[in-house]
Amino acid sequence: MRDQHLYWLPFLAQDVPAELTDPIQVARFELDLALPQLAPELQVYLAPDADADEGFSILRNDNGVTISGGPRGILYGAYKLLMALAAGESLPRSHSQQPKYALRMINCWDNADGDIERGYSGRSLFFESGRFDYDPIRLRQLGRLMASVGLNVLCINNVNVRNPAHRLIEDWLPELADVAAIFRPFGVKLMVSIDYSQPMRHGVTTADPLDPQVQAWWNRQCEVVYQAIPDLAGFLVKADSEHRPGPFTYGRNHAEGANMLARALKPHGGKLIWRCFVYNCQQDWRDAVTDRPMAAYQHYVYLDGQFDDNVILQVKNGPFDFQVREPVSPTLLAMPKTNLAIEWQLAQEYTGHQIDIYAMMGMWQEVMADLGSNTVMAMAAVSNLGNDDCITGHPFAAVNLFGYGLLAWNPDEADPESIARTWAKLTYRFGQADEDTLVNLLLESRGAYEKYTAPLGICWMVVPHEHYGPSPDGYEYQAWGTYHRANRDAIGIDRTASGTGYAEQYPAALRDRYSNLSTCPDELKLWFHRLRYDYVMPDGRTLIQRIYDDKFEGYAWVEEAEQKLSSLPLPEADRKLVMDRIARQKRNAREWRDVLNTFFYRLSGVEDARGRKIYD
Ligand code: GCV
Repeated sequence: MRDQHLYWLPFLAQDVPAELTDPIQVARFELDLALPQLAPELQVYLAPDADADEGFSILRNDNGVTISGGPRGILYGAYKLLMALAAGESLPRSHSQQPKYALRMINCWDNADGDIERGYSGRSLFFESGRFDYDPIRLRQLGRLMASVGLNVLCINNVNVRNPAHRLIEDWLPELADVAAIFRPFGVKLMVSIDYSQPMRHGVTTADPLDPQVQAWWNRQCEVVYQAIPDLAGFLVKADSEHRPGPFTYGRNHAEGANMLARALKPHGGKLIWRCFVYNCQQDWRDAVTDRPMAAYQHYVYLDGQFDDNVILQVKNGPFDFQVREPVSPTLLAMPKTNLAIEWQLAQEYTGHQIDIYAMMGMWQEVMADLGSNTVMAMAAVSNLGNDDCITGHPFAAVNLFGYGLLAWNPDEADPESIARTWAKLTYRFGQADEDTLVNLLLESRGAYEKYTAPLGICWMVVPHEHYGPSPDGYEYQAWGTYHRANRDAIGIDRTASGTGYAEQYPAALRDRYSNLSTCPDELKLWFHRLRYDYVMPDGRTLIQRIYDDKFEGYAWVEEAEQKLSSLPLPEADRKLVMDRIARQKRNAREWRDVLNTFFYRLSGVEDARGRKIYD
């Protein structure tokens, strides 16, 4: 199906001929397609450099422009040039780029039945009814979208490997190889999620990583897999997490578990991406000592230096689980002898289901600033893609895919404003005033969402499982370790040294910043501290008043946003989706405002100082 929606280059939704087999051919094709409209006089020469890989140079002289680099570098350079032309940027005479991260991954949580775990853009682009089922035109579109922002690895199945997805590397290799071939010309390598207990489906009686039969099974399996797909990027693994099998069953630690798989992949150049989302999901809510966000650090940091060199530990950006506001995960700061990948979630699981507008750039910027120099060497993001007519569901959710590509290429050049502006300019080509309106809405959207949902970093007030809409006590008496512990006087958990001690997992500067109430950012105050409702915030308001104000202001922002969007000259296909979604966002924000204000009013008995309507 041909996508009618606009993406950041006008031609990205169109098909690319299936005959193109390598990135240089794709680069030539894209240039020939776009230059007649963007710069009809410009001559662009491609100069492949056998020693180069993903970096590229763009040199301009009186005869035209020369892009040099390895095949993928040339493709990235071609997109860079076309975007600069489309955005009306002036071209420097000489320009070189090198990606900061070697692996720039998208993780799809697609199930073989076609459903997508936490997917908000329709069904899978790869699977339906327990088998491969895809439109090659759509996959080429995806390859092109990814390459245009430098993304180079695509993991196509859910980390929760559900039957029969384990067959991907067993019975479905020919189909997998066909899909790998579709993405290859765009410089995108496939990756697959595997099930740790996979050998046990094949007569091996255990999945113990130290058992020689298990190692032998994986060695053999990797030989077969790499014969079919020699450039497979590797395996992604969720082990001992939320009921998934893993090495703990056999009394082995995660270095022992990961290294076994890494050794099977090693002769083929494959990487083992091992997720660190490991915590006790069967906690008793009465247990106030166990503090879930401390878990990853406790499971992994003592193993620093014990992982093989082709293992990459993939750590979520925050220590909980992609909540609206989280501090950087301390695990990312504590493993100097280990390869680390940071995992973001483009899918808006807790951030509005791609119904509510939520541009993620501000979050990336904050986390990256706290990371400083460290051993993070790769980036991953949970996909926000699906087979909806608009591949990201909400047309504005494309800014997160676009921006993530730029971030993973080089975070130092990916500031929120420039991402939002470039994306808006390239996608819609509005006049200046409308462009400003859209850019401002995007930049404000995260703060607004945060205002009408769970307050000041408290997390988890969402409807259980679904994770859209308010349910303040929805997770309070459950086993997931997700408690706010609000009573009539106070709310939150003390995570400083006097409480659970979580803050002690940070290097001194961050520990002190978060532990000290006066330096802890307001938006994280309830993440780190238990506060009385009459606690006076730095701006003089009480905590309860700040909560009430935020709910009213967050909702008011959505009302205004609806007005502003209705006057934007959006193309018809996008307008319908955008206006439908903002109406739903308004209903959602109203529920959040009223449910949370009522919840806090009933607990505290404190009236709103401004006398606004709070339901009792
Ligand atoms: C793929 C959260 C989500 C799950 C997801 C899990 C993970 O718990 O709600 O759907 O499972 O994170 O990241 O593994």
